[in-house]
Amino acid sequence: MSPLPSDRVRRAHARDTVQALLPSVQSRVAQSLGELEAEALVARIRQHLFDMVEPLQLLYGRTTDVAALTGRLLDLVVDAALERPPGLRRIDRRREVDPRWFQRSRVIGYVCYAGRFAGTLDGVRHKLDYLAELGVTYLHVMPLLKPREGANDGGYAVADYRQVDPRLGTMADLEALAADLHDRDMSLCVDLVLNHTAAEHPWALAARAGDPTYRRFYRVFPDRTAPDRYERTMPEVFPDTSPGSFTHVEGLGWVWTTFESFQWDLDWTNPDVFAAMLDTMLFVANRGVDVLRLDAAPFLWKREGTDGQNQPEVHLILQALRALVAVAAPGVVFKAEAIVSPDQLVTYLGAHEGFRPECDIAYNNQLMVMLWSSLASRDSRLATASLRRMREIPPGTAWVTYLRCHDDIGWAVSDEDAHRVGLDPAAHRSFLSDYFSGVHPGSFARGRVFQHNPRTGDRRISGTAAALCGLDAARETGDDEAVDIAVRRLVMLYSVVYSYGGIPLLYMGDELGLPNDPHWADDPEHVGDNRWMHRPPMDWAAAARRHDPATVEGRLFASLQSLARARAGLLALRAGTGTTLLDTASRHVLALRRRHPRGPAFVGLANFSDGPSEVGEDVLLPQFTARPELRLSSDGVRLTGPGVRLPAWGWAWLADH
Ligand code: OTU
Repeated sequence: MSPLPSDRVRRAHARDTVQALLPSVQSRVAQSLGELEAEALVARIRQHLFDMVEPLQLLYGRTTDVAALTGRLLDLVVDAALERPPGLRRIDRRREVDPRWFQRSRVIGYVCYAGRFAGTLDGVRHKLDYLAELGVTYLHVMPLLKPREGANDGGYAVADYRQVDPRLGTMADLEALAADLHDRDMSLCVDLVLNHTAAEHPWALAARAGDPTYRRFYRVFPDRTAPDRYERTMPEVFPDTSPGSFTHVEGLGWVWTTFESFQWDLDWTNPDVFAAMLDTMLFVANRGVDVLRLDAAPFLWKREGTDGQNQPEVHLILQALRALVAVAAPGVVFKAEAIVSPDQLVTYLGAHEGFRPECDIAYNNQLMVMLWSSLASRDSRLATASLRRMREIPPGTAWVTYLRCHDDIGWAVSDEDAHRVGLDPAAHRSFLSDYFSGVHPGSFARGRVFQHNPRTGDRRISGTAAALCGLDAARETGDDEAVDIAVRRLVMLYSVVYSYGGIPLLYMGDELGLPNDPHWADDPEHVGDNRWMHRPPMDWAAAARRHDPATVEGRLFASLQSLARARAGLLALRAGTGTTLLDTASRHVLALRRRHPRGPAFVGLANFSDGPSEVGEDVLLPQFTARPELRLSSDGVRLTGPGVRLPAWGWAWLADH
């Protein structure tokens, strides 16, 4: 992986080759877009040239002429730049002026399935007022490109990247949705599955039909020898439904299938795959998508003797893609979906030796896991220890903070962090699975175990946020007090999600406390995948109660609205600066501080206890220049001089006066 002297020579040659092409690129672009655009494009190529050529050389230099490859990739990029609609080029220009637009505290995300939320993409366009009520400015519509027929892993088995799932609409509908969002200064995030295609994608069909070019798009082995060797160290993502990482395909051999057997892993060691996926990304970006969610990013490169994730080459691929896409679509943001250990996670944002822009935003799964861990154990010390240990991310990037998503929760508790606070890591992970599946005595949660792996003891968890907070159980028994407590827990958790720093994501239905979907298994394609429990259809009858403060929906909706409003007014909650975890005398209270050079200091407190907790002035006073004031809080919070008393599951946002 470290560059050879010949790498350096070839890289320099590739750069010289590209430099020599620039005058002709410039005149070609000038002809259709004018001199100014042409100059800007060439300036972007120059700016990103090193960041594309170096990774390409390291990835493909041993087998490919990188000068020719770079030229070929730049052709795709320039074509895409020429095809980029004028409206999107205008947005690009704004974002080149304000490249940190996604860090603003007004940015709040919402995640939904188009079909489950509003029937179709056109239906979603008619629900934008609803989202605006919640302060949403960023919409992640779950997989919407044309999937294979039958089971499709929630749309993550794509049969055609250039068509929308016909059940949801057309490409024109997607473009119309993007345009509507842009008119409201909202942005659109769409999934791009880079690691695998459906077994029915034309590339896979061609491979099956014996076309050698497409056969090389996938990783196919004649017998079990290599698969057996790889599987010795590879984790099983879906041990229940799709054990192992390979699938036997008649007439072809053993195909690498990390996820379901109908999801064929692409072979990124092949530069043709790189070119094809780059072209796909540019196509999707030109439809008006602002944020590309790069699904399963850690898995792109395989190496024997490893867990097949987070290989150095994965980062090189992302860096090269980042540099190339930035030339054609500078306003587009990459979001890493890397649900990995905290040490690995930060590297997707470029936080590693040899920093080079990579992804702009990434899911903070560590925060998510720690919120649930603190909730079950009524103890925030593990959260404080592990979040504190995370390496700081580059100032131009941001976390995506969230409580629930469409996937299960995997207990990413590192052994080191657990030991640090005196916990046995395996026992704690097991406790969390017991707790959230409701089998732990006294548990309020109504989740289910997802993909129990008896070999490792691993048990992940499904269930809606409300169900995991105790709302489903409380409603079953009609216990009003328990309902009230469950609502308090849910809002308290979201108060952290909205203040931790980064883009908070609201998962569809959490604003109404939607329960687990009791009918999740009715669809034969969903049987065996209980993640569908927490992907319920939107309950618009419940949504109609959102303005009634006497209802659960009314309380939750109003709370999330006020979190959004307060957040937008707090400069300290803008991303781009670090979050400091504070020590308090109470093991129940999670306390975080954020600062912005131009705004008042901020402290967020969350009480993970069934009883009241106090935070003293010794903790609070040093964080502020003047006396802190309460900006927003749950009911029942009392300022005790400069200290604060939080009721059970209470929370508070304090800022300099
Ligand atoms: C992602 O998740 C998606 O979010 C899932 O819904 C898909 O099933 C899957 O990819 C396949 O496309 O393992 O349990 O580190 O953890 O990509 C979910 C990333 C997953 C993986 C993640 C994956």
